[in-house]
Amino acid sequence: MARPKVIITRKLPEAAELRARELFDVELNAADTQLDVAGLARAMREADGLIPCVADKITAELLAASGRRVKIVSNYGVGYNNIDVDAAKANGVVVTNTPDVLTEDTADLALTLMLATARRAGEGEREVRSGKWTGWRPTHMLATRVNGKTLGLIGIGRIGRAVARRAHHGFGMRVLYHDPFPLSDAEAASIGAERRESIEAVLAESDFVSLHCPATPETKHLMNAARFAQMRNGAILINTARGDVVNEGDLIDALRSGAIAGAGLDVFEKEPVVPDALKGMENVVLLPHLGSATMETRVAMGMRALDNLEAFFGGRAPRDRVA
Ligand code: 8YV
Repeated sequence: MARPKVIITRKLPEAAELRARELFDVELNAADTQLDVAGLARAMREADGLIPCVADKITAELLAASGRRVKIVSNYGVGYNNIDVDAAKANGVVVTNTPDVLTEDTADLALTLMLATARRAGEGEREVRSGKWTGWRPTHMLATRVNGKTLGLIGIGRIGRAVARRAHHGFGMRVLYHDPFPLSDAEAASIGAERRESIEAVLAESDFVSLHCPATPETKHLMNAARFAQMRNGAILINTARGDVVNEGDLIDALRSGAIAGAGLDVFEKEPVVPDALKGMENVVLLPHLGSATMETRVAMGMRALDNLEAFFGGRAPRDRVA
């Protein structure tokens, strides 16, 4: 029997591409260029399985197209807001994601942003590189302490819990969270996390607020002008989740007015576009969506996406099915 045809939209680390070649009749993207809508439409017509990435919008139009051959979309990423899951279900297309394997590295990056923003690391780096550093002095670039402060988590899934563990056990932080699905008492105690009934209650008490919810219609612009007004004046926002969760215009206003003190951002509303207003602010640390960007995790994400395809084409249930 012919091997299933699989198209992978972007270049993956070598180990994952090698395994993809072993398993499938695979089309790789050696040039590593972003596919446009026509390119995605062709992929949907010519492949049995697709591995897309965060920037590939798998729309209702693509999923409902009459010539579609793709039967499974194996997303390279845990977040799958790039895929119209309802349309996939309606059209009988299976969707999977890559949970677990990126939890620890994404949590590390959230802590990186928290520390970098609070301790003015971006600003300090820019000063050194520009040759403007004039030497040590007691009042130079004084920052905000992280240790012992209160961290509020919006969302306490796998990544939120990994952040809580680091913050509580590593930095002696008090950790608050809000999530529609509360932790068990034992789990909450093990990572030192206290639940609050509302997002507002978390915002009111937190020195740092870190977002760990998925991007859904319900969480779109969850952080808006009203919510920034509820944060403490000296507070810092961290976003390693999705740009859509934050109203970027309102964030810029909140930073400008001093409603909040800073932000550490790995994700943006219109990636790769980052508003010039944010680029011009010293109290903001900006990263190019690097949450899962370690070699270890990016290989593991590839293997997990391939595992899901292998199970599906082998007639078994893919372990990470989300639709
Ligand atoms: C990926 C991510 O870089 O997994 C996610 O949800 O945001 C990142 O880890 C991205 O999704 C790659 O497609």
